[in-house]
Amino acid sequence: MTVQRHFATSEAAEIVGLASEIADGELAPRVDDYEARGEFPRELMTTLGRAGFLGLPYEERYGGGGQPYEVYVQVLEELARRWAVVAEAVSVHTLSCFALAEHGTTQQRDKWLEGLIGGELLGGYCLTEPAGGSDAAAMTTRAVETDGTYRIDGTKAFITHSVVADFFTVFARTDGAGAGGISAFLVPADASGIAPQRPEDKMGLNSSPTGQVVFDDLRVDAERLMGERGTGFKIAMQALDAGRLGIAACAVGLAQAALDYAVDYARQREQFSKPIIGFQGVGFILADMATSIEAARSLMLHAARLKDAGRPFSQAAAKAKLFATDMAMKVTTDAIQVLGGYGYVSDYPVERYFREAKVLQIVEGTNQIQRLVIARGLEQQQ
Ligand code: COS
Repeated sequence: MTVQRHFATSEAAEIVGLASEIADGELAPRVDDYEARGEFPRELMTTLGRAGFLGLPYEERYGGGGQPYEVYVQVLEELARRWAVVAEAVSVHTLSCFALAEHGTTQQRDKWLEGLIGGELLGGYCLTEPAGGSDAAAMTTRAVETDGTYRIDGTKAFITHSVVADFFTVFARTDGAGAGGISAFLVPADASGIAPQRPEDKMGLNSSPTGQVVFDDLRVDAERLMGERGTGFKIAMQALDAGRLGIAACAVGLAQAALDYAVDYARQREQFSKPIIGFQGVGFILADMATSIEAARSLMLHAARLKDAGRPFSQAAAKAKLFATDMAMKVTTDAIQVLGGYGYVSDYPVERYFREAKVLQIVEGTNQIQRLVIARGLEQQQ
């Protein structure tokens, strides 16, 4: 089904159109096979990178796309309609580039940024730990400096791209307890002292490897410190503000795929001698699905536009992530209901959408954390 979009420029329309074409031509034919085998489509990431989609919101002079978030999130949406793993991969990669792109010195950016956003490399974001997810400031991974070299030791958990990443943005404790003692580092994934563990067996996103990454006597030159020492937590939070828009986009795209499939099915499936879409009980479910997707898309675009305008957008991003991912859970559940028994079997894609929607309520801050961010904002409102 065609999504009605309004673009400010013809360039924006072309970029989202190209993403849609690649999604139809390259992603859709492969998704079932790769998901069944649990294999990450690394070559597709290179295709997307060469087409400019691995650095879309970053500066053109470093090989980025120079596009506003308003465009970037709609690209992610189009990818997620075909394959959530690929959209999430682009989103996580973009998140992983944030510390260097936004907080690196000119020297650091000149040295590494083009490699990161130019299309060949893939990133991972190492914040979460086995004992610390929501309470990110309680991390225990340590980075100890001696003579201009940091030695990093600790374990990160649930790291997307754990075994396929080319670089990691790693958050580690350089100083005392709490948020102020954390710093950010850009680390090549092939450095000795980094050991990704066997990826987790997950409920969904099966072609995306997620797992622990162990740092054991990892030596990192001080020039790989991103931003000032002790500002890592703020960098992580800023990155996540933007990253949450990416997750909202994945959710909107996934829900749109579920709606499209359910509508097609309900138009064709006949019971009592007519297509089931003609029964109000089914038609109203589809109407609510369509309405809630539009509402989530509007929230997402509003938050993206605030960011593009340089306005505060943490609260808006949290609202968009919260609403869009809860919406995707409901919409994909309802899509199964529309398909009835067929919705519950893996010959049809909607049970996969349902499994994929679930994790979006958890990643990049559980939806309880989004509510906490929103509630704190209300508490502090002038
Ligand atoms: N942007 C910039 N700075 C931010 C920020 C943001 N979005 N959010 C918080 N900060 C700053 C605060 O201003 C504060 O700075 P000062 O010490 O100078 O006042 C500092 O960071 C600590 O903030 P706060 O006290 O709010 O930290 P908390 O430990 O209470 O944690 C939450 C805040 C819960 C919001 C944070 O830990 C969080 O987002 N947790 C979820 C983590 C997550 O999303 N994990 C997913 C991993 S990636 S899949």
